[in-house]
Amino acid sequence: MTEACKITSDPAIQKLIQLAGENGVELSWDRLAAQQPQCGFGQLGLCCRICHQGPCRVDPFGEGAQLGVCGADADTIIARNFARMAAAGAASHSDHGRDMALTLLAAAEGHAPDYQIRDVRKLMAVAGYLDVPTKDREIKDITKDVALKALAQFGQQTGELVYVKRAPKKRQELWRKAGVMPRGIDREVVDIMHRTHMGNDQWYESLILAAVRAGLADGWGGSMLSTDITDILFGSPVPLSARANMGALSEDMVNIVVHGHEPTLSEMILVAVQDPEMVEYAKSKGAKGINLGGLCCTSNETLMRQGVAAIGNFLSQELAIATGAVELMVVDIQCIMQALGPLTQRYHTKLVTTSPKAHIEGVMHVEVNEEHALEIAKQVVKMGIDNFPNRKKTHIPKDIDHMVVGFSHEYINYALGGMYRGSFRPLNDAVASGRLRGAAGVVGCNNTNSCQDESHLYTVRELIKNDVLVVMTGCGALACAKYGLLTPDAAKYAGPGLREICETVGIPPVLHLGSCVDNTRILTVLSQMASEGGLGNDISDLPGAGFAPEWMSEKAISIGCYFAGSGVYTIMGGRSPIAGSKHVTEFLSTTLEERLGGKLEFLPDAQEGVDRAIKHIDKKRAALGLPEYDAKRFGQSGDAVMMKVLAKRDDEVLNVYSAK
Ligand code: BF8
Ligand code: SF4
Repeated sequence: MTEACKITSDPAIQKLIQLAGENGVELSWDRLAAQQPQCGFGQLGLCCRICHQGPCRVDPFGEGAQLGVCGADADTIIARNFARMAAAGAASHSDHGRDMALTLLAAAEGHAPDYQIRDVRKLMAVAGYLDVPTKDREIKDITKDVALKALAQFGQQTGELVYVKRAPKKRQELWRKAGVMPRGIDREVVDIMHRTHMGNDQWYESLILAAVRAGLADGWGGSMLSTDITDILFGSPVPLSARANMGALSEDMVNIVVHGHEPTLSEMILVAVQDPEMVEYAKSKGAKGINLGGLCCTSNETLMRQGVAAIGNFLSQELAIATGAVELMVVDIQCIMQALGPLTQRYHTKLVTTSPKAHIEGVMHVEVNEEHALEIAKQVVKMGIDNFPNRKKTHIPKDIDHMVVGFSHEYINYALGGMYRGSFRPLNDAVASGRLRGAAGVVGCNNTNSCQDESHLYTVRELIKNDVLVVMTGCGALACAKYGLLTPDAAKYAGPGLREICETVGIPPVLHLGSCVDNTRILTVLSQMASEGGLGNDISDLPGAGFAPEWMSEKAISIGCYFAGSGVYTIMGGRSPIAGSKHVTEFLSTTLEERLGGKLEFLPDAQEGVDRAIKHIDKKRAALGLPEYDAKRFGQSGDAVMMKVLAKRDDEVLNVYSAK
């Protein structure tokens, strides 16, 4: 076993890795070690398994074969692999969106009695985007039409996705000109599966453009619909405070952990655990009550709307079980390690799969069904309670932090501009004046190949120190939550201008915008900033950048494609999956920037990523004719001196977890 401190920054996970090692429990890091050496061809993206004449490998050093059996070269093989990752990512996000639309339809038609329309204002806004008439109509009829129109976006064959009109006009024109305007969501995914079949598209340029188009179908289609419909059903997030990390598990209550991405069942579980009958039942089994916690993006969903504690991100999932304190883990879709099955056999934890799309052999399956959602949720919760008497010795690390989450784009608008004059004008003005140097999105996963949370923390701390406002989603947001960066108090780590804004508005310098599908909230913020005026008229004019420092999933590639395709300089950390092709690497960077104003780069060094992003932000500021950023111009008001002293003290503490 590798030393814990080299594989995670999280002190709770360090302790639990140690404990697991003592108990001979195998974790993802052990399995990574067993995989060494990993295939060099695969690492560079140079392995093709598209047809059964292969696998074919192309030698990057020019000594072995330079072509696959069919004649495919390195560029084609790499671009095909990349496009297939983007397609799988777009499919996963979007299929999640489709399921949300189906739940909305079931609710409208009376087949999902436990679900209500919690945000009518959002329903009306979405009806507006989808051209659904609202005047003198009943909510249920509007809801049904919204659901049907949303579902039609998946199967649309020709034309343009409806939501592309939410992008700046100039951007839409660029998409049309570059041939990346998304048509139907499913169509773009199928298009890639077809064009990457043996003997089809064999030009890296058109393959990469298809990947960008599928990404855009995800970002401005499937994921954006998912965010909107989830808000309609469960409420648009507004800021609330919550707890983060393993310390939020309870020593004396039944611990139930929800994990995955879809909030459909977990929202019902939340209702079930608050049911007085359930609480009484838990007490009858010797527990003080029921404690709900979340992992990964199901956590982000329940966290930002209901304040359910986030006990960890992707690489924390196995260790939650190793605490011995989890009675029940309920998983839905995506990012669920198969290892959880055998792992729960070694502890008292019961594992339950709930999605028809995510079974694990040997694991109990209780399928979610909208018709009886709450009843099923209660059944599941009861299983957890019944398991409480089986609990043995627990090892819950005391590590816990606090956060303020739930900054929907609607709330940002309101916080900055007020309920009746909500606008992005104050944000644009702050950038224009130089109080804010720019803004950045930092999103994405943990990856066993890199130290858990380290690159997220480094990137975010450096950005806010440089007066760059950071918005976050997914496991990245949960990473920063564990180290207190999602609190207004974290303003002490920010540069003077950003700190001043945080103090005035009462927001953290790092804003939690939700789960991975909610990256679309970032697209909406960017689009509104571009339309507000004063910072150009397209997303690519804005002084900003995007990061996925510890990405691992195919969804992250789709996200990278839609951010770059939307005009954002996007930096992905870790190893490059396109490193084996100079042409593909250059195309995603230089050529894409020429055509679409955004670019995608893979940079293993977090420091280099931040340096390049800041240079890019300054270049954009200069192009807009804005004053050169000067850290000394702002932040002299109020308690600036005291904040400096505090920041220095806390810097010393936080440096323990920092990459550099
Ligand atoms: O969708 S950040 S590890 S949990 S893929 Fe998965 Fe990555 Fe986490 Fe959320 Ni997003
Ligand atoms: Fe080999 Fe070509 Fe088949 Fe790929 S598609 S496995 S390169 S023969």
